[in-house]
Amino acid sequence: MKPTDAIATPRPATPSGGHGGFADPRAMQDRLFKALSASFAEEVPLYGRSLRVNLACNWAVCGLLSKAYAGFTMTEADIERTSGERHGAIRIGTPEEYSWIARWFAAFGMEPHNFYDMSRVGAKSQPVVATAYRSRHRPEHRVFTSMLLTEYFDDETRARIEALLAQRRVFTDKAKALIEKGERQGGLDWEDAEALIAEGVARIFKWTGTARDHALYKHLCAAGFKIAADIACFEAHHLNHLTPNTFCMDLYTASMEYCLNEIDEREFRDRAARALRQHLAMADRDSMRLHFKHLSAAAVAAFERRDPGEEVIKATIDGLLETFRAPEFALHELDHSGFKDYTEGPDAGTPIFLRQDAYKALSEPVRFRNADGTVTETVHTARFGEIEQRFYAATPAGRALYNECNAAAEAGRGTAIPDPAKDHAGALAAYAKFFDRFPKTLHALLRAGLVFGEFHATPAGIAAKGSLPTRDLLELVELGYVEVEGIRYEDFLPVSAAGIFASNLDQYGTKATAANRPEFTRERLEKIIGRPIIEADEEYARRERESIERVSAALGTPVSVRRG
Ligand code: OOG
Ligand code: NI
Repeated sequence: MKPTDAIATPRPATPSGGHGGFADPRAMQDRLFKALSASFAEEVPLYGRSLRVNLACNWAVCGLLSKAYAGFTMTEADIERTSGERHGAIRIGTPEEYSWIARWFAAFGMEPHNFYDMSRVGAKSQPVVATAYRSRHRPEHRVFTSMLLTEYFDDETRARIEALLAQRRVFTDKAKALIEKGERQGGLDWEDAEALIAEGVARIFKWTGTARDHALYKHLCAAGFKIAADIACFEAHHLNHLTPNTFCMDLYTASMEYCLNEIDEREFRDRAARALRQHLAMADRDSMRLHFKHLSAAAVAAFERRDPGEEVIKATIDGLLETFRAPEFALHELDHSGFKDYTEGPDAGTPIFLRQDAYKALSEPVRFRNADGTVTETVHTARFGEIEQRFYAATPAGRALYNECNAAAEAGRGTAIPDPAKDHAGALAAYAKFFDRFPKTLHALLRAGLVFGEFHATPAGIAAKGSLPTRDLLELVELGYVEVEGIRYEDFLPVSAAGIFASNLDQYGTKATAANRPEFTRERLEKIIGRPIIEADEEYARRERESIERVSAALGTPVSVRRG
């Protein structure tokens, strides 16, 4: 096992061909996120180290899976690619800034997906609305982009926030000119693309450690609006976090807590063993395809399944502990605020949507310049270190069931669910019970209409055209006439996002102080963005529907999933 150099400075982009001699927006994205990650790692050493922890965990998981599936291997390039997947989060102050941000992302081929009204998620509400920018296809890079709702506040506070925001210029003339040029030409050459990326990394998303109006900052924090302080008082849309993808959430969280000295070796061994056993139990062929997109269905089908046994699990954990002995894994020596108390999202046995966790926000030095010319040196806590693992995209029925289960589970914290700091295994088991109503395999989830899949007719199916024994798609899958792949969820969850906001702000929810708070609609945000927001669930549904139409055409008869 050799961790690759994830925090090395990015290489210059190879000017890969794009449309009409312009830089390919996809390659621009890769370049941008690599550069953002490198600069974030420089600013926040804990982030760079957490990438190493994740890489070590991902290698360990792949090593174990290669024992469970004879023939399965991951090359360094494969790991590098999957580890390059990231989402960021930024928070914008004004509609004008928001509209520039939308145009900036458009230059990278990133489109707005879903409308998240974070001011209406119950007790964890925050005064922001958001959308997430990503590509429709191959959406490895996403940015959850919120906008502050100043109308959430009483008149006086609102006027102070808006006056302060009106003074800042996050987008330089150069950045605006590049965006406009790209829009005019329908793309940018590599020189301009590099310049636009540099504007993002060195300015628009940069953490400067400088802020303005400490009095307003204190007022907002004291009133419980730390998020508004984080947005209004700073000079740029500093990246709040950059979230890589992990193959095994529970292994990663145990590893981070171990490297932060929050749990001892015995507890780490316990938790890691449980995480790996669970991972093996979940790792059927559908899940292999979900996590390892570069594998074809035929390749996965050809692997021979074996039970690696407890010895291999133990050896995997020994190997990780050995790796963690290197000085770079002494995370406890760095500034940190500990790890979040529990993972957001479904339990590890319910493969839908996404699971997220994080180390908590760091206290970072900030220098405030006040209107009267004075300077205040203080600290601000906002930037933190999230991690995520993605699963199947749920249908509206799946989402409704998830929301029900999740609300019950949230309510059970502290009562039916023990404190994970005292009884980790008990807490995970009790949490999982709340998601019992979900089947646990792709096949059963599809049968129940809870997740989306994409179907393809196989050569055997096409050969059997005219003499098919059934029209039920899942039976046809069993017979080898059709192949199915679960669609991966590429978006965010409002309740998890609220939990993430809450934990990194150390503030669980806020209430509006405005006398009359108008509702901030999706249409208003679309006006600011200047285009419709894509409804991701409709896209997943369309992919499923079109795949079924293609299978029906190929097999010469209408097929569908029988609900049962
Ligand atoms: C965004 C929180 C949402 C997620 O992963 O759900 C988010 C923020 O903290 O600004 O990033
Ligand atoms: Ni996030």
